Amino acid sequence: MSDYFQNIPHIPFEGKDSSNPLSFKYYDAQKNVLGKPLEEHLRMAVCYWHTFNWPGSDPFGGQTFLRPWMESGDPLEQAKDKLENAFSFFEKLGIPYFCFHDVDIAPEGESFSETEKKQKIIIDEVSKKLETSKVKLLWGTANLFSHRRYMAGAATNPDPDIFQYAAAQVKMCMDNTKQLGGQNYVLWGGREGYETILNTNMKQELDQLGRFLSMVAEHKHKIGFKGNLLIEPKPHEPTKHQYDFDSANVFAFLQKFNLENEFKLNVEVNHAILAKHSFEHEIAYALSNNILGSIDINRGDYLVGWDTDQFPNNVEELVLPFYYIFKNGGLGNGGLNMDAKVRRQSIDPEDLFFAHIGSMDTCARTLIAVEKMINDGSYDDFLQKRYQGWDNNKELMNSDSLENIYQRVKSENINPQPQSGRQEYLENLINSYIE
Ligand code: XUL
Ligand code: CO
Repeated sequence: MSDYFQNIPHIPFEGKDSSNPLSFKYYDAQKNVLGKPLEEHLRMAVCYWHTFNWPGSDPFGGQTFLRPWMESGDPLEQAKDKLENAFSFFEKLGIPYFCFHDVDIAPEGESFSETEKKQKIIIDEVSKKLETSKVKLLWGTANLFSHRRYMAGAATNPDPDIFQYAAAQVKMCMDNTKQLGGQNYVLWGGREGYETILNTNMKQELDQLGRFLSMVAEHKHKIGFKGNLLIEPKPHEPTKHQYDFDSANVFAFLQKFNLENEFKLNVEVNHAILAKHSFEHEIAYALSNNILGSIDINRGDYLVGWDTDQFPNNVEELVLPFYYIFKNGGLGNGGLNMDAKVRRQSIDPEDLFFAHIGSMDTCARTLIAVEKMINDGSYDDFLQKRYQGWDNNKELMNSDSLENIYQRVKSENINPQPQSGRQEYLENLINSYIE
């Protein structure tokens, strides 16, 4: 077995004045914030795919990362080597959770049954690792988009055999996620969408997707999986028109198929931006409809229009979304999965640590600012006052009619005066909480 991270020590918390790049400046796991240890609020996870599988390729060039488990060799042995190194990484970082796709952890076989055998071997290895480690599984998911069989989608494929293959794969991955004590099961739409309407029967495809998700919910209950089922919206990439465009679109889709109580959302920061929303918009929408499940925390690049999956490093941008989340009781079963990858020139083992340390520090620093914001209460007061008129006008939301209102506006001579929205005051207020 290789020991890829042998030169990296366990990452300590040293505080913001430390100059040690392999230390946390803000992420003090046991620090009490808003009544409990910081790590229990943030529930941060390393994602297997970007951190251990991503080879550093781009459309113009291939692999730049030379990880030992990526060299040629027996694929199952390589998967075991990767697993050993992944757990060494988790432990040195002190991360409480990880997430994976089925194909990230074990190689695919020539047939479904062969793939299942390989999955079983590695899942049993992961099970053993989890017994002796503090790390837990935040969620599992099936990759229904990389293999060429899925080029025209999985659940929305014109070929029913591909729908069946995908259904079998999800069943297997849900069972494995349950075996590993996973706290959620995620479905990101992958290639559920289309390139051109020329070759697409949209109604047929949407009905297939609804049917597929209904069977996923049914299977969850059948096996007694206690975690949440989560759908991850994304507006485009890989397809031009992804069916799970954004939180509002997914919620409407779920309601059409009577599934709104079966699924919640896994909201990803840069997917929100690609949908031309802010992250806080997606969070506020999900919370308003009681469907926030978990977060894929990352960032994009404002100068390019694709999913760059960078590690978060901007506290200002996270304060408001974190405020909504933690003011509303926190992440529950969900967590902050770092769905992010290092840049292709960041080829050393240290780079993986720098990336995760920076991101965990950014989230910790944001939560500390949010604690100040909640305890201070000025922002809350502002919002409460802005809407307090509704407390004295309850009938408007219940029993009134246009006719009544019309008569009242005339008889009471209602003549409202505009009030400042105070945007700049609020922007300054939010900034004042960041240390
Ligand atoms: C793709 C994406 C995925 C999902 C899991 O943009 O975010 O990594 O999180 O399939
Ligand atoms: Co994601």
